[in-house]
Amino acid sequence: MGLPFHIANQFAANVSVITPLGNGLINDTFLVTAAVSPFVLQRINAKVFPEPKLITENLLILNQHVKQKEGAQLRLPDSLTTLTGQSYFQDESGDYWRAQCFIANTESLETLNKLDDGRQAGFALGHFHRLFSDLKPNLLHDTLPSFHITPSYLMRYRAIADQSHTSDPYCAEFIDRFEYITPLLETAKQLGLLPLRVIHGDPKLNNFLFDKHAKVIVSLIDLDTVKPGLVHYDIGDCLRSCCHCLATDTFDLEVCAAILEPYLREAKVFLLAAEYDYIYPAIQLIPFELGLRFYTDYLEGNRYFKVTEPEQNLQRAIGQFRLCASITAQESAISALVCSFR
Ligand code: ADP
Ligand code: GN1
Ligand code: MG
Repeated sequence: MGLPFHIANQFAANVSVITPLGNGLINDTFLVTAAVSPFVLQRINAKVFPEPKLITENLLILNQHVKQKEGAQLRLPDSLTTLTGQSYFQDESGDYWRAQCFIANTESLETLNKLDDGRQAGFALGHFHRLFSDLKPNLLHDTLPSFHITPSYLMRYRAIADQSHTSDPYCAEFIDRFEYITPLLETAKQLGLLPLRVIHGDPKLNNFLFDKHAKVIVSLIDLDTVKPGLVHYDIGDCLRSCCHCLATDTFDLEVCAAILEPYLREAKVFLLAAEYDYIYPAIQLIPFELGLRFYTDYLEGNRYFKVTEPEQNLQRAIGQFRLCASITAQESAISALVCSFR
């Protein structure tokens, strides 16, 4: 794909430079340099987000809420409109594009440099949940209704696997062995044990923006998946991304402690007793779920997650399942950590 100058020009005059940003698996992201100020331009993957305008509406609600809070230590990117005042632009092939302010002097990390980066992420996620703990979750649109509903991913996997001619023995056996954890969070939600809250949906490490100089987190970005959900999805996703030691596919307990302690310090003002009980199950479930999603996509021919080679989603799935196995082996230590921060 060429650089989208004709799209960037819909949002600003005198666009001079466009550079690809990040390495997301769903949308396409660009940094645009224009006469007034730089901005971030994104093509929303309409196969994943069928109603992209709901994303912009959610961002507006979040920004209004956070701006009237005293003492908020995070900012969210503001949406930009097109030169004709539209919240997004639809191109000739039907794709949706949106733009946001660029938060200057920041960087995102692919791996933690030090334990304090983990503490920062734990604080920022807890602070994000706390800032929105008094916003009614049903004011937000559900931009991706089946997102993080693990039993739906399992059903899809079973349907695809039944028709598929390929199978990976490690993945197939892992799924059979761990299938029993699939309904843990959804059942607790349906029983009313766990409340719906405003969640980020995708708080992996590179969605936290660190101030380049002060090394503190100043923003949480990639807010397409913000919706009513369980904070557990976010806790599991943040930990599976930050605590994953890639060389060995093991779960780093020290990093987990560095994240959970400040997270729970922020979250204790709103978290219910039952919500603590489901933290370990969530830490175990979310990598299992992501492995299931990657593996199903591999079996389906890589339609959802971008790949650079055909086996990449299989390798990603194996990495998540091995991480889940490492978490399972450390269950008592992880549960003890959660208890110690209660
Ligand atoms: P993706 O869906 O591709 O992950 P993101 O919204 O996370 O898209 O953006 C990709 C990267 O671009 C981020 O990891 C971050 O480094 C940078 N980025 C995105 N939005 C902003 C912003 N508003 N200000 C500064 N940097 C940003
Ligand atoms: C996708 O595009 P990206 O990397 O921000 C996915 C997440 C996965 C992640 C794995 C909407 O996010 O759920 O955890 O890949 N987002 C969506 O890298 O499916
Ligand atoms: Mg991102």
